[in-house]
Amino acid sequence: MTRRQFLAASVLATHMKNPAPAPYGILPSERQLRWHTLEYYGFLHFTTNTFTDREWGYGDEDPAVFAPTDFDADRIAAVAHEVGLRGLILTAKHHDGFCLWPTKTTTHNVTLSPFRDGKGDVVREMADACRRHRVKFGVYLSPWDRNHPHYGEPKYVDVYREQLRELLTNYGELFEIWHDGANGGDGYYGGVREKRQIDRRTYYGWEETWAMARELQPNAVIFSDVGPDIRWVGNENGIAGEPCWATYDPVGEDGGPPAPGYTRWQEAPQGHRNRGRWLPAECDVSIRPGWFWHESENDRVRTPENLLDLYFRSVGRGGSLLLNIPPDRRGHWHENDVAALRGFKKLRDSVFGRDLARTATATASHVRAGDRRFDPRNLLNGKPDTYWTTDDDASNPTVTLTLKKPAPFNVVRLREYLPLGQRVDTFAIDIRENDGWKEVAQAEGIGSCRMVRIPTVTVDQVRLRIVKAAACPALTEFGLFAAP
Ligand code: FUL
Repeated sequence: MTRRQFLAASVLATHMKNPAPAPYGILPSERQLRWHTLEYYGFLHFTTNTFTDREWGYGDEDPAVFAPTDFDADRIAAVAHEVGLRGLILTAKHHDGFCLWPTKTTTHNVTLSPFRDGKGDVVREMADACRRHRVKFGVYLSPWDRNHPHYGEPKYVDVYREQLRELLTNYGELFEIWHDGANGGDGYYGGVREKRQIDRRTYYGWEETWAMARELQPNAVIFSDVGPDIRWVGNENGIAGEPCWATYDPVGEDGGPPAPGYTRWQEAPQGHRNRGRWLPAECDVSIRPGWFWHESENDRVRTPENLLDLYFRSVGRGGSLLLNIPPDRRGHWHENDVAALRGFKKLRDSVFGRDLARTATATASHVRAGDRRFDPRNLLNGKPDTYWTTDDDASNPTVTLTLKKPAPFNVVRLREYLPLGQRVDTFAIDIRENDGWKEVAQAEGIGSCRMVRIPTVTVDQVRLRIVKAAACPALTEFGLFAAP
């Protein structure tokens, strides 16, 4: 036996002797695990509304109004990359029905606009630019279509699926497919101008549509009020529940089967502990009051400080932050929005660029089988696939971080090892003061990312105490930061 073979054999032997904990409860898919690492990405609301100064186009807009003077997808994607947005989701079609790509399904599309003399394709330019700048790309395709003459008939559902098929086939790999739940009723509908109601539970035949999406884009997550991969958080303020469980069991408004646009959405911010499916929350919000660009809102762009607060309340509760930054009439981001994005990036870097725990030592009350593989040092190494865990029967285990010298901090960041499920129900943070431990926070749920803000303290010891857990904890990170 060579030395290498000997080492491999002994590693295997301890792995067999000291097996990892069994997974607990409802588990994420590979696709969801990948999505959990993104955390922060952008929305691009852009269509005829940008030029008509509206939020919801009626569907009778002349395609000729879509006339960006300087559409520059590279400029948008470059800024996105620079400020740390991991992806961009474009409104390929909003409720007004105008398609930003040369679809074969309707003439109400970009080829009838002056953009690139009718030869343009906004989706293509955006998808390609994202690829060039290493930003992921996704699409929003509104089910409600206020332009289409057959909206409300079975025929339109085929049209919708065909539009999705075009988007999912011709633009490379997508990371997310976005279906909103809005269905307002009235519209142009090919000229009849009337109100059309559909049954949200049955009309769209979502199961069939999603089966097609899976086949065409197996790696993309599908978003809607009910998943199947990620859920709407239940508000458009960018704020997750406290706590926000990754698991959720959506029901319809009447308590029966749910559908996009037909849920008890009030339950979405928190989700349900130990119930339903792994369906983590995406928190969508606009950097301005509206989703589309309006000249009158140029001075109402969120500040970097406000964005950081939203980040704590979305990403810091295990959700993602989907921040909408609408291109203006030129076809790129307004200077004020870019300044806010850059300011937010700077602020994030100043907080998260320095993790005080990295140079600390970690000791635990319990380590599974005393095995180094499960050592609390795994909490400090920045590696998402190593974790600290305990024996199955450990009660109220703790991890203590000791800093080289007292330092000020006010943010604690924890992460669970998600392949083993969401295990911790309640935890507390204690600080060492005058030879005694003092509790400074208690919270529910950890999941993919949990940030707890506390009043600034300057100490050299801080402790995580598991108060209640459904199974022994398995954590990959315990970080300490100082926010302004
Ligand atoms: C909603 C739409 O009605 C809004 O216009 C916007 O697109 C938002 C993100 O989703 O359902």
